[in-house]
Amino acid sequence: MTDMVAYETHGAVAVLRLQNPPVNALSQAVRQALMQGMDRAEADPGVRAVLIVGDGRAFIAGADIKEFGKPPREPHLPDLCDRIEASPLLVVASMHGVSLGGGLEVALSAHYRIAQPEARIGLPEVHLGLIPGAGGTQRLPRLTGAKAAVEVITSGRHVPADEAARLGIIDRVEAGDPQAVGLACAQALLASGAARRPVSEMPAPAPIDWDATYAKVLKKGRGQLSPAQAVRAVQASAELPFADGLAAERRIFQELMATDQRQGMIHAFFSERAVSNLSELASVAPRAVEAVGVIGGGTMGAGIATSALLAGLSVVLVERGQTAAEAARARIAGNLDGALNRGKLTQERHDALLGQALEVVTDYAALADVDLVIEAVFEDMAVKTAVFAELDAVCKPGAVLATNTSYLDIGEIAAQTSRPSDVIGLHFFSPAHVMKLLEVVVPDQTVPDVVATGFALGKRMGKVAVRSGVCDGFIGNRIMRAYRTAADHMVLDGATPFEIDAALTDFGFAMGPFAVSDLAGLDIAWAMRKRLAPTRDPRERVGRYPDTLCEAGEFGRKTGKGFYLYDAGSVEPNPEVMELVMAERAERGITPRGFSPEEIQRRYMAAMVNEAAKIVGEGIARRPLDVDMVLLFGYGFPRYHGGPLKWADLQGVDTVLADIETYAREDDFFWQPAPLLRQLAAEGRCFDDLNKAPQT
Ligand code: 3H9
Repeated sequence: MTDMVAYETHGAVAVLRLQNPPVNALSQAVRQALMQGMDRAEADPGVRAVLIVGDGRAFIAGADIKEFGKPPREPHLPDLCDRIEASPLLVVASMHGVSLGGGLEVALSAHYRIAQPEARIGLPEVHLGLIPGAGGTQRLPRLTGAKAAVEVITSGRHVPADEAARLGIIDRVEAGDPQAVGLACAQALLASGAARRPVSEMPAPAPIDWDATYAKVLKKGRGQLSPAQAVRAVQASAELPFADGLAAERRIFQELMATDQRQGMIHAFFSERAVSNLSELASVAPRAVEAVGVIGGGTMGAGIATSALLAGLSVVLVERGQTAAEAARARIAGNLDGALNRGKLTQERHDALLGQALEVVTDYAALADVDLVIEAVFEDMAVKTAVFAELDAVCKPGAVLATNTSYLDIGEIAAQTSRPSDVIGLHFFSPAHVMKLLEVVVPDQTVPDVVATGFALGKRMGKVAVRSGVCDGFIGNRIMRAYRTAADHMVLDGATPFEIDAALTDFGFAMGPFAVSDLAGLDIAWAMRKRLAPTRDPRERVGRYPDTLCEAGEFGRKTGKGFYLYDAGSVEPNPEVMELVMAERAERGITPRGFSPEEIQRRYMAAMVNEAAKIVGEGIARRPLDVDMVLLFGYGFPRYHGGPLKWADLQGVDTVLADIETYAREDDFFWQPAPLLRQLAAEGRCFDDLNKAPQT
């Protein structure tokens, strides 16, 4: 027995207490220690029951994810669960914190389950590209019925204890020390002569319409395999004897373990946690932030203010005049109403946030005491520098001055102040109170504790904060420009925007790039094209047909017409688009050719990977995983591909490079391979090797 599981007896009850911080993951050592604990309890003459309980903040958060992809080592988790359930002793699990995945599967193998009121349980394996693999798909439906089991497993959601009790997953909810509560429960069961109660011996669930459920889940997953496969595993619980159902679950689990999707999802899991962990900030304390200023109360400013309020910060929002100030307050109120309606906020808190925590003013002087200011005004250097001059004059020494610009040179903005080392970019994504991504954009002169403050604020707001250097568009928008250009080129050369959108939603994106443009407003990209036009290299190919749409006042969804026609909920391709495209092709002397969905996907991804590799090579992003998280959390990149650079690794960097070299034969101006991509291919390395390298 190792110290992973402590063993002690209390009368006739043996307590097996897991102690594998931080979340009692079921590593090989823990599995082995639990096996030994069961052996010891059964050999202990006075023992008639076993209590399984977790030390620290959770019962068990599941299998040890770090072991996935490595050769499995005995004892295997399914065998441990079967061993626990088959014990002649009465087994009780007392759950607190989270019981997830294999953790819940261990509890389902116990004969009785008791939980703390704040406990949460779940089978989140689908979020790792897997299904529960230690009996969860067979035991859960025997407790809840098939419909509820399918919902819990395919959503992977955390189920609160009271709901879990209603569903029949746990027997009792009781507050107290988990060990003391569990012991009392085990002793009471023994005293009442309660029998062992293996879930595997309970009747199989009644069938549901499996094919319809499978189809629905598959559609919802947009190409993600694991939730749909989970339906088939639950189906096995209804149709096969328990042992055969377990075998079916095992087979599906192992098939999924071998997929790229599993690798992509696990990359996303660890990267999401690693991305804000910067070694250079490890010993840097952030500045204290309790009061935040926001300049500008448009959609973005109001979203930022809402996010700050929801994070428990007080907010002073500055607008230019009384009418604009009232509109800003109304926008924030609307956002908070939404949070209230979604149950994220109580009425009392909603009223307190709007009443006491928010101040909307028209005078910069009100910013004298704020700890950090975020400017979200019109995207124009002259306007921004004027705002920063005002901030410099009124803000207290040590206040962090942040800009939400999406492409302007923050170094230049900072240089207008007397304190450039306190200036930083905090680039939110719209709607800012909903979108998880925050780019923390760091000009050269910014001091480390200001950077640390940006990350601390992101954490407090529940954002995924990613460090970016300064360049036009930073990480996300710069990459977006590249893949959008690839899409535009395909349209000029023969694809339709609608074929491109369809191919990319098939790839797993929530929306294709043209539908996204319509949603964002075609005028945004139009303004960008106009801004870049004077410095554009004449070799760059830029289609003119979107300008024609804009000149006709067709800006996408907001005008009801763009690449698509929007009418009373229906969305149809706008036929005028192809007329404009064909006219432009004829004018340019282009003979259009067909693009298969696969070619569309490969070109789009090649453009994305190539620009991402340039961004990592230039040091704008510190690590490939930083880019992956920007695309995942800000641009709708399908999580199950892990991010563009994880996708490139899974394809092989040499394969992606070969694609780019092929495309470069047609257009060697746009398709210039990133030096880093060439280097990795030549050295036989992949992007993930750079994630593992120590940061400099
Ligand atoms: C499974 O069980 C398969 C079985 O069905 C069948 C097998 C045959 N393993 O998120 P946090 C680490 S699949 C290893 O920052 P929080 C995490 O990386 C598993 N490590 O804290 C982090 O490390 P670091 C099904 C794990 O409070 C630290 O713990 N289970 C695991 O915000 C703290 O985590 C899941 O999918 C793990 N299982 O959230 C649960 N879990 O400090 C996945 C966590 O070095 N985990 N770590 O960065 C979670 O959802 C959250 O971590 C949890 C805590 C809610 C537990």
